[in-house]
Amino acid sequence: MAGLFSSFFEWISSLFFSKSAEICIVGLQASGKTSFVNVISNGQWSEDVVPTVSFNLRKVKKGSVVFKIWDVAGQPKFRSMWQRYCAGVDAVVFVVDSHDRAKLETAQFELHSLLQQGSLTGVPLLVLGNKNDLAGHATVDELIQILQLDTIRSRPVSCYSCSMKSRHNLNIVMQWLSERGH
Ligand SMILES: Nc1nc2c(ncn2[C@@H]2O[C@H](COP(=O)(O)OP(=O)(O)O)[C@@H](O)[C@H]2O)c(=O)[nH]1
Ligand SMILES: [Mg+2]
Repeated sequence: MAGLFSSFFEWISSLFFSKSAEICIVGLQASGKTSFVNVISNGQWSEDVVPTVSFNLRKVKKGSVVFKIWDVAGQPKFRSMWQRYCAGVDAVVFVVDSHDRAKLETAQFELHSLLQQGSLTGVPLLVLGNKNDLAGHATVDELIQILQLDTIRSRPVSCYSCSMKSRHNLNIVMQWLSERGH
């Protein structure tokens, strides 16, 4: 009964006291960026996701937070645009396909090139090692090492292993993002 009351209270509060957070999602193509936005906005995961051209802008309300989400394309020709969408946001989410180990070095290079941009100074970073439903995926410890996350200074950095397909760890990811709301 207490649980029911507190859920009702949270729902009522969310109607009156909503926060907002602007998030930019980047990462190499096919890492699962659009799948992430789809799963958190309508719960739908699909094997056939149309490759993103340029960017998509989505608004998603989760609990008491309204997220404005930039889902930016990851093909090489679009990577130079990442910094423009990431400037001034409340968090950058960098998605990697943790099962595709051959691409992790390129991901490391692109992540650090992005973070060097002065317009991103201090912006919190969340790294998602996606596709952990697939055997042989890189663990969080491996991602920290290969992506050189321990060398990143002057911003909060978190890294989670997750799966858009099985939704593993998405609650904790959404909790982290909700804390960026203001
Ligand atoms: N096995 C598995 N496949 C995934 C997962 N997330 C995304 N995919 C697949 O990876 C492919 C690329 O996903 P997409 O969201 O378009 O990647 P994007 O280019 O980064 O936006 C699609 O075929 C998805 O179904 C996951 O958690 N597990
Ligand atoms: Mg996409």
